[in-house]
Parts: sequence; structure tokens; C-alpha cells
Amino acid sequence: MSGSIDVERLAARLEELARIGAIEGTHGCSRLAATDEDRAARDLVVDWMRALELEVTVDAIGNVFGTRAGRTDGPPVVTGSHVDTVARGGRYDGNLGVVAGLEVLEAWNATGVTTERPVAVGVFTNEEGVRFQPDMMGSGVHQGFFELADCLAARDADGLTLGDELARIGYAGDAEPFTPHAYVELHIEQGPVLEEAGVTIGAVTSVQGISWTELLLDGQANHAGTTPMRLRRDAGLVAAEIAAGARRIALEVGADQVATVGVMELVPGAVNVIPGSARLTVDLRNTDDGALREAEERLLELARDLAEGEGVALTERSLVRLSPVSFDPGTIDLVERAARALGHDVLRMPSGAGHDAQMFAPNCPTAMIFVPSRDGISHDPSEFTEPKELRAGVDVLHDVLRELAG
Ligand code: HGY
Ligand code: MN
Ligand code: MN
Repeated sequence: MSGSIDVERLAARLEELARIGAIEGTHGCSRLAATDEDRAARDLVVDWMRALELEVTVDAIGNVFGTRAGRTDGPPVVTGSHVDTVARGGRYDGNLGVVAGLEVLEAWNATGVTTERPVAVGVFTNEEGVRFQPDMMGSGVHQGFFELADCLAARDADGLTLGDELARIGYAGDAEPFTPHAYVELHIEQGPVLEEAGVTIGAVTSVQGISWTELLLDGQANHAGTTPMRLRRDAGLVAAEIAAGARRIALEVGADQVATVGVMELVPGAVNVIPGSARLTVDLRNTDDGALREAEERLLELARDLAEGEGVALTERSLVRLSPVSFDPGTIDLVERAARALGHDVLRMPSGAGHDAQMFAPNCPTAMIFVPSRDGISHDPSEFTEPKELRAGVDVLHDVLRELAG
């Protein structure tokens, strides 16, 4: 830990970021990827980076890196996360990892610490995948998992492409991707595990598999009053039955399986019109890839049967499919050792959420540090983590980065 870590300064920066796209009357914010709010948050972080005399670079998918020189050149140790949020998000998801990385570098600037290797703070484009799919897009392109051209061509609901939007907000860069010496990310847990265990630090062992599918249903809009039940081709009914079926499949597959229908749009969406079409998304996740595949197959089989039974056409589109990823044992050990040396309890645990770190894991020693989420809530404005827990997370990050950077 460093005496120069200032958790009030860190909290003030989280507050300043949270004011960008603030949701009235809450502590949360709305900052979808490549919107004006995302630009404002990026600009603020770049200002902080410049004030710390970091070398600021932007790559072709809009990832921003602030790099502090080491005594030698060569691949940097990277930390960081994302500043884009879900549509109604909290202030800690992603933002904590960026601000904590800057806090560590600021403490080193203040105390004249030098490191063998450079250390960079990354701000990765479109981690959330809400406006443009897939998620973890910037880190995925950076680490060669997603194709740059495909991601720049991704379109939002209004048909705007990410490439055009990055150019519009001034974050279409040309910095070359690179393989870090190591990657460590501080993030809120976003679930109930640490809080229920009464433990402050999570040493994350892996990220579970993620499967997102969009289902389009095309039936027949008709009059709600004059159309006999036997003549209906009700896309809304099929959408609702799929959502109920997703929950049943998750419970039947059991263990870590989770299923979420987060988007369900019925058209025309009028009280007296049978929905002619529907768009829904299904988010399936599991730590076990085989079980996840079983859940995916059962969900699609159910959707096809339900659609056929109602005479509704079904179009399936996979939005993202990521297998479970394990982090580096040596780096996980380093996280646990650093946390225990600081007097914190540590729990080894998988991550239920996707993270930029999972894109680095195949290419360099990678791990994550979790701090608790109050009531296990995240992806909601009420997301909260105690200042003393923020402090613990930054202290562990500091010591881990110091060791990795030499
Ligand atoms: O969906 C996720 O797990 C991440 O927040 N993008
Ligand atoms: Mn996140
Ligand atoms: Mn998130």
C-alpha cells in the first residue's frame, strides 16, 4: 500500500465521472458507448492522464491508454477497465478500475516511485455491449479476439455504426495493439458473494461463459377484439413463453446456470392490437461450457417449437458467445498474497460478469481483484461499495502492480 493513496480523491473522481450522464435523483448514470456522454467521460479521464504526465494513446477501436514510463521500455503492465455504462447504471462498474489505476500512478508520482516496466491504465471501448454488440468489444479487438472491421461496422438501434460514432466523438485513433507484460483489473463484484461471506477482497479465478442471442418473432398483428383465439399468430405470446421457458431451463440445468431475457419489444405495442412482431434477447451464462451449450440448445429448441406452434416465424442471431476463461494461477496467488499481507480476508471466486480482463487472459498473465457490492446489486443506479472497501481494493491493486512492474 502507499501512504499517498487518497481514497477521497478517488471517490471525488468517481463522483465527477458519475455526473456525466447522471440519472436525476439517483447516484447512477447513463453513458452508452460512443455517445456524447462517453466522449465527455473519456475527455475527463484523458485530462487526468495528462495531469499525471502519462503518455496518452488511442487505438483504432477507441481504446485509450495512459502509460507511465518505466526504467526500461518493453511491454507495460496494464490495469484499467471501462467508463461506458449500461442504460441505467451505477458509478462503480468499470469506472472504479480506471480511477484506481490512475490513483496508483498518482501516488507513485507523488512519492517518486519508479518501476522497471512501464505501467498503463486502459479505458476500453464498449465493454457493456448495450448500444453495440458484442460486449468487451474494445479489449476484444485489442487482444485479437474480435475483428476490428466487424466491430467498427456494428450498428446501434438507429443504424449508426460504432466506427462513425468513434470518429464523431474524436476517439478513432491509430495506436498499435500490444501484448502487455501482465494485466490486472480492479472491479466491483456486482453480485452477493463477498458480502454474504463477509469478505473484502475477491481473488477472481475465472470468468463464466456468456451467450447472447437475439430472437425476432414475426406473426400477425390483428384486432384484439375481433380475432378469435384459434386464428391468432401472436408474437407477444411466444416471446412471453420463451422468457418463462428460459427461467425453467436455467433451473433445470441447475448449478451456476443463469438466464435473462432483458429486452422484449412488442410491435405495435398497443393495448388493442395483437403483437405482430417481437424482438427479445436471451443472456445465458454458466461456468461450465458444456452445461452452457446444453442450455443454449434447449432454449433454441423451445423457441422453435413455440414459434411453430403459434404459426410465428423465428429468426435467431447470436450476438456474442464467449467460453469460460481462467486467470493465471501465479497472478491470482499474487492478488491473494497482497491482500492477506494487507490484513484482508480473501475469497477465490469466479466472475459472474464479463470483463475486459477475460480478453487478456489467453495472451498474458491476467487476474482480477473484486471488492463487494452492497446487496449484490449492480447494473443499477443503486450500485454501492463502501469507501473502506474501495480503499482495500486500491491498496491491493497498488501492491500487485508494484510487484508486476518491478
Ligand atoms: O454483461 C456483462 O457481464 C458485462 O457487464 N458487459
Ligand atoms: Mn464492468
Ligand atoms: Mn457492466
